[in-house]
Amino acid sequence: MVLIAMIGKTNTGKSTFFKATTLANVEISNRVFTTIKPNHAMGFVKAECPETKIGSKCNPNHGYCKDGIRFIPVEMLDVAGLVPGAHEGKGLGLQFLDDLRQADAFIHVIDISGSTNDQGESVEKGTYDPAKDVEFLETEIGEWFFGLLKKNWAKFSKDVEMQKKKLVESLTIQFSGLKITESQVSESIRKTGLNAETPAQWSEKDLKKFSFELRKLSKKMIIAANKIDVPGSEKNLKRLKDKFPGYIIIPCSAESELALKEADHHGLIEYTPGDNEFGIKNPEGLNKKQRQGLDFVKKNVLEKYGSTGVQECLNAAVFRLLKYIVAYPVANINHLTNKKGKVLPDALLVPDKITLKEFAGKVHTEMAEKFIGGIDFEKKRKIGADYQLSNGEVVEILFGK
Ligand SMILES: Nc1nc2c(ncn2[C@@H]2O[C@H](COP(=O)(O)OP(=O)(O)O)[C@@H](O)[C@H]2O)c(=O)[nH]1
Ligand SMILES: [Mg+2]
Repeated sequence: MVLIAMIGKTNTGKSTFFKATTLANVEISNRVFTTIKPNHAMGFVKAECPETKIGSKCNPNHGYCKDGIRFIPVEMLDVAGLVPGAHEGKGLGLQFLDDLRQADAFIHVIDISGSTNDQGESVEKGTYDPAKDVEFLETEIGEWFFGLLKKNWAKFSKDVEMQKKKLVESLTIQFSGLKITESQVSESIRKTGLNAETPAQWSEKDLKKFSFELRKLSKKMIIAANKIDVPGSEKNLKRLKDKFPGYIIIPCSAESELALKEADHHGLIEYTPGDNEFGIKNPEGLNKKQRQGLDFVKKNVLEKYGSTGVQECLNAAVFRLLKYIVAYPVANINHLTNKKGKVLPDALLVPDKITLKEFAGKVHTEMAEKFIGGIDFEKKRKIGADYQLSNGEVVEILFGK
């Protein structure tokens, strides 16, 4: 499963964001280091379900489907706050960073209202510049990668040179715990202009440049500009977007999303995550404070920004940052069912440009081994091993007995 980690300093709203996306029971408070143990739970990305193209209702094995909108599971990780100097072990930094090794992507949650200082303490809103957080975090996680690579570099690089091993291959294996790919390693070498034949000659500065580059490519990051509901945050958002044009920056209000999800959960409102509106189901069940809270969210978040931004962050991380697509394997292309007649049971998140044969391997190793071909849904024509799947596509995979 795709693993998305929420990172950032303390008090920016990571646990609130995490709870809103997973509705898991984590402690939420205004204290430093509230989240001590790393928390894993299931969140969901949102996609149009192909059930809308046929007459029957889908029956997901994982996740759920609401009115033709499919919610596909991803794994979420909530890490305790990182402080400047985390890579040197400050604030239990190294332990927290360790939890991030297996992540596919990061959502960097920042407090866009500027009311949390660099130590994660509450301050008067607008007095702290959230742009500093983007810089500090880039440095921290870059230094973290550098520290990991530096540790055995002398021995490792000599080994590669003496045994005439391929650097790209060896590095990918040596640091497989960081979930890096050969193409990310070779791209980092290319970008830094270093010589892959002589890694033992790389200076410390070279290795650092390389580590930072590799981090950028292997742990991509979007920015969740959280607490956008706080009046005055808008100008901070604009400034941040101007300053970091290369980033995907999404305004969001984790607290609003959590409030809407909980109200929906209690049957007070009808709300689909990511929507720009909600309907009141039980007006009598709402007290004055709840009503005011919902009104606030409607006026200051939904109507202003089009959503609470939380669902958008997850979707952006998976579909825009990682460039994944969702594809649906079935055993019967006419009814979109599996062998047991279950409609569209599986929705798989896979890299874009995936070929039919590679996709078969994701469904089942045996399917790839005995692969024959496939049938597409739109045209009901035969497709071959090299056929590239597109987003939202349903395919039947044909394989031998
Ligand atoms: N106004 C506002 N406050 C928020 C939002 N999200 C979280 N908070 C508050 O920020 C504080 C820290 O939240 P928490 O999720 O524990 O932060 P963490 O330390 O990053 O995990 C709490 O008081 C939350 O209620 C938001 O979207 N808007
Ligand atoms: Mg927390």
